[in-house]
Amino acid sequence: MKNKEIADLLYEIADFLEIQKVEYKPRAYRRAARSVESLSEDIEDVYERGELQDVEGVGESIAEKIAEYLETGELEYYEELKADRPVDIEAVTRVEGVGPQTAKTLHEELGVTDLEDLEQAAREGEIAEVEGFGEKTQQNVLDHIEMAKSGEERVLLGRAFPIARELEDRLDAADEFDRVDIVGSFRRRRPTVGDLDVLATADDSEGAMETFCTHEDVKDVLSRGSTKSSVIVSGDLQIDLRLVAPEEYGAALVYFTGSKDHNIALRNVAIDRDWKLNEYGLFDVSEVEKSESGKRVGERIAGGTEESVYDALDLAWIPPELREETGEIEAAADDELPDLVELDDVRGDLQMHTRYSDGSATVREMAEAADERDLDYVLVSDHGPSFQFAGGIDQDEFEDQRDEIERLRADDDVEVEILHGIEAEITTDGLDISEEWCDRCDMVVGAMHSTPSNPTEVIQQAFVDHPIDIFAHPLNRLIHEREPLDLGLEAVVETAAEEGIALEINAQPERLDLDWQHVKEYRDDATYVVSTDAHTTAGLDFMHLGVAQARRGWCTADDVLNAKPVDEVQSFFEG
Ligand code: DGT
Ligand code: CA
Ligand code: CA
Ligand code: ZN
Repeated sequence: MKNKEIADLLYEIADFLEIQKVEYKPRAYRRAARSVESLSEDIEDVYERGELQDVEGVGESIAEKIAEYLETGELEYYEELKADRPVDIEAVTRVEGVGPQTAKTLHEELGVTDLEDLEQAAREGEIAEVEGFGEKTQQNVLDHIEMAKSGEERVLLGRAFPIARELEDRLDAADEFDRVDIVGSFRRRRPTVGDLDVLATADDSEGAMETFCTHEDVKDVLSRGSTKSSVIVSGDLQIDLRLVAPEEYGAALVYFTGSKDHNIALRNVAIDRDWKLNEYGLFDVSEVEKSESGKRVGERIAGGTEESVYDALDLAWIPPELREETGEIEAAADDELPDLVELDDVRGDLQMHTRYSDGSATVREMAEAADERDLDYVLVSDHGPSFQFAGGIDQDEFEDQRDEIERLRADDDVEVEILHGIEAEITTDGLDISEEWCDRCDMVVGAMHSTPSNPTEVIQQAFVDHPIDIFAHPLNRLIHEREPLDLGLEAVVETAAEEGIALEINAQPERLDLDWQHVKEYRDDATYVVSTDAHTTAGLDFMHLGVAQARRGWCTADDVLNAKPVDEVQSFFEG
């Protein structure tokens, strides 16, 4: 599966073109990149059917480039851009405040080609000396370089997902493999993963390892043994495979799902009973001599299934998303684990963009895609007027969009209920749309994409002064790229509750904002919505990522407003 590899390539091309101050094209490349990376289908399959141009945002010219890359493993156009400016543009621009133009200047003045160069230049005081920059730019680089570097080591959950799904399907289908599970942080649905840990059983371990290590997507084999191998696949993701015996599979599942802290706490529950828990099983070691060592000593109590391990410890089975040692073991002992929200509980999606602003699909295409996904309702919410660079809409365009929505509402082929709203910008002057315009909206999504010096007050004031219904991506973070807002979240949650405003759990892979820890902390006071903020029809499929973060925050279906029917959602906002 080369989706991520190709998306990364298209993003880089966009940055290079932006450096050259080419107009329009960078946006076209980013649009295509976004579309490719949110595809759940393998781009190679799309290519083989000759349907590349059916991918949203992929026109003839980009389709040709994708085809060339898939056929030859190289893209001449990209190689030329890169030869012209040999900078690791993706990494360097990941530093908050460093855009393509800054990267260009740093390259020309100081020869900066990657993060290492950038850090060194900042530490040696060279950046402050460059004309147009100064101490502030330099300090900014030093402040944010660590975050950018973390992007080298970890992959966004949403980007790892298609790769993981394909891998799991492929191994499942292979004769050599019996059971296959992806465990580790992926199974716990952490927002980022260091690698993919695969657990499997196989009669023919040699054959299984051969299949695993020689697949065409494998770029590098780091180690290969009879029970454990590690490879790097397309998209630069490390995959570890472990083969285990069927009777030890459950214990291995627990162990390799983690988290490490959860494992340690669980092991302590076992130790309290004079038992021993490890990746091979749960053993009674009360009769075992102290001198006797080994992994499988004592009498085996459990280990074939996960349930058997938890059950023997008098614990309810704990959903992987909760295994972070934040009270789940105590809750499992008291039989008080929450009945977590599921993807199927979600009935509507309350943030998405169309071609009216920076989305790639029409309103009709989004509605039809929502129908295909069995959603009952959607809120169309393009960016407001202050978001010029993302094609923010004015009120005339909003009214044109309303006409289009009215036609779709009258169309019997479209089943989903289409609500018409906007993603309005919260600024130090309030909202970027008038009260009269707000009145025209079924719901108003408010978001802040800037960083004022007093964000807490600005947001609270906007909540009080304007009819905002949903506060989108509250901390405005971008994982590996932009720090979360320095926000007095408790105060914001309180004002939101007073004003009847729901807080969004944004499902975009790089956002996942609110973060699951905050979701858990404010679950009693806040009302949450989980929204995809889709910019393509395939973007609607990110819903499961947001639901996973809600689950990590211990949410039940009752904690998620868009798990309710549309009339209840509307009466919440009217109330
Ligand atoms: P990652 O890969 O950084 O996103 O996070 P994980 O949680 O997938 O960690 P990883 O891949 O190093 O190991 C997979 C699981 O194996 C981990 O969640 C728990 C278990 N594990 C690894 N090392 C240890 C350890 O030293 N002690 C215990 N108790 N468990 C460990
Ligand atoms: Ca892992
Ligand atoms: Ca690992
Ligand atoms: Zn937004």
